[in-house]
Amino acid sequence: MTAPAPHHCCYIGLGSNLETPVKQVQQALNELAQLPHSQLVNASSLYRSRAVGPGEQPDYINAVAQLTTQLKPLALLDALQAIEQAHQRQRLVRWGPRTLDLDLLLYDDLSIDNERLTVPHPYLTVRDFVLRPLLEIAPKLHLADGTSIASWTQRCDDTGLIKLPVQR
Ligand code: A4P
Ligand code: MG
Repeated sequence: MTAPAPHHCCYIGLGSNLETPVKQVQQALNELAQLPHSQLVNASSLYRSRAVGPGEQPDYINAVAQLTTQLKPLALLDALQAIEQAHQRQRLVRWGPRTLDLDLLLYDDLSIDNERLTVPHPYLTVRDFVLRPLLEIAPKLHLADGTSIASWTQRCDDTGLIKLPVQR
């Protein structure tokens, strides 16, 4: 008999700044909850942030979700990209405006660096729109190197982040 695949703890960053971003992010949270071999454990509030990237862009709506999954990292990335595609995501410009961006922030304590996937996400520790929602749902979280998410939150970039009231 083969042993069942282990459950892994992952954090996903969600971002949208086109086509009713609040709805895009809420819908994506529902879609994350439907991923095969996975459970949505927790989701942060929605936050509004100033865009980091080229030119004038609308503000972003950001959030972070916690999943447990039996999917391996690249299978999870495939599933996240399928959700992005379903939101008519068009890849035009790096860091350009988008209907939906899903970033794999953390996958257990794994460090991954290949041509499709870098984990932890390379900008995790410098972006308030990732760190603050992450801290909301995982206040005691530490990275594999022992540094706490709370400590990074003290010294990250300021994008004028605002936590939105609970949406109904
Ligand atoms: N990729 C590598 N590692 C990962 C990972 N950990 N998670 C690869 C997801 N994808 C990962 O991504 C390009 C390629 O990155 C993918 O094909 C995947 O194989 P993309 O989503 O097509 O391109 P991108 O998002 O434009 O580039 P990038 O470098 O992923 O940008 P980020 O870091 O996602 O930043 N400002 C605010 N206020 N809020 C935001 O959410 N987001 C971005 C995008 C820029 N400015 C923002 C926000
Ligand atoms: Mg991305």
